[in-house]
Amino acid sequence: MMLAVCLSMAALPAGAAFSDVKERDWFYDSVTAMAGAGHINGYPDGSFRPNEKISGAELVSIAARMRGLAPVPAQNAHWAGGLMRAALDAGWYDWDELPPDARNYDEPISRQLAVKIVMRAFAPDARGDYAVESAKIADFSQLDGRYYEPVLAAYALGIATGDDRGNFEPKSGLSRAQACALLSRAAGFAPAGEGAAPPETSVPVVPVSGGVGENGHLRVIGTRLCNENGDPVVLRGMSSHGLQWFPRFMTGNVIRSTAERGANLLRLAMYTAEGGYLSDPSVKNTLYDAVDLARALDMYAIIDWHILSDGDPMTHLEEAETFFREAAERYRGDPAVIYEICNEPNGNITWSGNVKPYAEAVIGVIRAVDPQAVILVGSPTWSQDLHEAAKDPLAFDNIMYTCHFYAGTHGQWLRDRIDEALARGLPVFVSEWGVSAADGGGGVFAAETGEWLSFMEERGISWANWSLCDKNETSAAVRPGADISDGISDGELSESGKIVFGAFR
Ligand code: DCB
Repeated sequence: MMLAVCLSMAALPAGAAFSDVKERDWFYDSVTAMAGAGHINGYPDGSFRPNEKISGAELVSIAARMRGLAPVPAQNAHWAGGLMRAALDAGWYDWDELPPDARNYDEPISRQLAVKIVMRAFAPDARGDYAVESAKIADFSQLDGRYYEPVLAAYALGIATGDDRGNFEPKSGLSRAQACALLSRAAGFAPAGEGAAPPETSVPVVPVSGGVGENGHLRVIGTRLCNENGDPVVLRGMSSHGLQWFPRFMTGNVIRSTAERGANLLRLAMYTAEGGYLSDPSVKNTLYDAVDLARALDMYAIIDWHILSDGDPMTHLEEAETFFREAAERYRGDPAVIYEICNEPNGNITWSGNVKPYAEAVIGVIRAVDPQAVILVGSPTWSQDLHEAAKDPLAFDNIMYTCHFYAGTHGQWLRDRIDEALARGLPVFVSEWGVSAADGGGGVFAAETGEWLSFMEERGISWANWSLCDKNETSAAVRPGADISDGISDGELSESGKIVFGAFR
């Protein structure tokens, strides 16, 4: 509240003095210039508090207003939510650097991130010579790799300078006085004659997507998932772990915990083997109850036939047909339900010889009951062989092809494969991914996750994260042993859960 009041106060008339900003202070010129232009304000008691640390929200909103960036709707009640989202969309920062949560927005921003944001906002094309500029920074080794480029460029232009010992102190906070100096120096480099830095036009804008009430029946148009009106939608949410092992996470309170943070999707992983449906068909009741809860919370729900150790989907074709006929009859015409007919085919099988004939049979069964349903189809090698499907695609509409990745195992080559598939007209849905390695452990691979999340966001690809459980493994979103009876609090989120729950919107 206090911050909002301070930022919205009337601009200081040029020439007026703050009680704690004196002419002899090194920051006198930049503070009075910034305040005089109305970019930053003092406090009601007449002070400026030059040494107070500036928050991420304050720095971004000041830079955004200086550049004329228009706020965009954000499903976020923070006072700076709209400008934060606009800055994110403009590529000034990445989702994982300032996750959309008031606590992150209000934290003091690090100097390295502040410099990156300021450089992206005012001088996005500037570059610094590595050898020349890094030699100016005594504590260069303290810098995180992703900030080398903007910091070197900022030194090259004289926008950033070190302290009297030559240190940049990348991870310390930025004071309000330092922020004024940084911003007023950078302002001189802004492209002339234009207000806002234009948003990147090569990146399709991802509309904020809501739930079933807002979007209704889904359909696939080209490579995009669209709502009832034909507008693109993006679904994001959690996948359950094996329903035979973690039914206690399928409560209204737990599912609501994901919806409250912006999830509009829940995936229900019904293992077929490993003690799942084939040996204990009653697990389908856990699935149906969870679908009904998600539905009641206005979320889309994926019914996932979770083949894994039984890697050839053909092995249990008949059981799959029986199950999907029953599920389709139960949810006939319900816009919330999406069918995923084979989680991860694997082993000595091919797309054209095993998965495609299986898909043709099961899609036929579902469509005979519910002609409109969107259906997700996997591919060999744990749903990574999109290139095989692209050579011999299914002749049905409203089909999407799943691609599954684990950030610690799968990198650029799989993203390239997705791009090739999209270019060939294949709609792609990431119905399972993890911040861990492919076995659910290792990591957290935070930087790799960031790359994947940006990639999916730029393409409007929908996703579900593995997994909503508290198993003692990296990919679990909840800390082992957390009391989830009343839902999932922030403190009960694992490292993975914090990243993922912060990325739903
Ligand atoms: C997928 C499966 C999913 C599996 C995760 C993580 O498998 F769809 O069921 O989940 O990715 O491996 C793990 C759980 C563990 C559990 C194990 C067996 O996290 O708690 O013990 O299932 O039920 C993948 C995905 C990719 C690859 C390999 C597997 N890959 N895999 O690329 O090599 O072997 O399970």
